[in-house]
Amino acid sequence: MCGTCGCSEESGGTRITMLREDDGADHGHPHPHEHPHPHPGLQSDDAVETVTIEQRVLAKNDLLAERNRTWMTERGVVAVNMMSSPGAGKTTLLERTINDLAGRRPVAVIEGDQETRLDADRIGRTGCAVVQVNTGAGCHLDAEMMRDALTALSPAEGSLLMVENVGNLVCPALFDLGERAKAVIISVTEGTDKPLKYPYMFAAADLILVNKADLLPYVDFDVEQCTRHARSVNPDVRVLTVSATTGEGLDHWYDWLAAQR
Ligand SMILES: Nc1nc2c(ncn2[C@@H]2O[C@H](COP(=O)(O)OP(=O)(O)O)[C@@H](O)[C@H]2O)c(=O)[nH]1
Ligand SMILES: [Mg+2]
Repeated sequence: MCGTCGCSEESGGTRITMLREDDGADHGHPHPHEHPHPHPGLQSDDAVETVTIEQRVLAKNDLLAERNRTWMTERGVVAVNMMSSPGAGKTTLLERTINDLAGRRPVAVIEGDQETRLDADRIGRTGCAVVQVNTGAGCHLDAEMMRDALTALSPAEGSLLMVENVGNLVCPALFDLGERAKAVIISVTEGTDKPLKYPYMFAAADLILVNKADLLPYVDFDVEQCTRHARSVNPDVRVLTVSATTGEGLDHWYDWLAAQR
């Protein structure tokens, strides 16, 4: 379906895995789906057809996302969609956040990756409720996967639900999951220019976390310039500089999370 990133109807389907101490079962269900992506510059009839299908797919996704939002609102569940390139530190930040918020607020996690349950296992070791969504060849979570993950996870009333999206600065920006807010993480090893190169992602962000601040003395990364780039596509966006490893700046992250109710 998608000529941009290679995800296709032959992707092999999505798998949702609930991690329990006594249950390693894979509650799989085949899930062929279409993937919309912009195709700038294409003018042919095929391109028009593709755009029409993409609009339908996004409209269907938005409908499901709205249902997810209603479902969560009724239960006082607040979801934060965490997006970044692979390796920016999403899981590390989640592990630390879960430990630091222990006792303050129930937390549950949905982990998205193409393959493996490695991240869910990491989160599971904190004692936090977690489900792993494997997207196969898919490059993002969508609202249908979110719905199935919510059903499997059944987060407690009043939970903070952290959703780790598939590591990718492109497609996840297009798909509303029904979340309350989107947090985009960029690490200082990725380069100052990323908000300019991936404007859709940074424009969609409610919060930008500049992670791995502990490495700033060793890399060529300009936080002020990166912030200016981010605000050129998202003028009012809040930017926090943090280190998931040392804990630097995380109090501001926790204040922001506490305000998401
Ligand atoms: N120095 C440093 N390394 C970090 C930090 N956060 C994550 N990492 C490392 O970055 C790598 C990728 O982290 P991970 O959490 O798996 O990234 P994810 O793919 O976004 O979930 C791991 O080796 C982490 O230890 C940080 O704040 N500082
Ligand atoms: Mg991860």
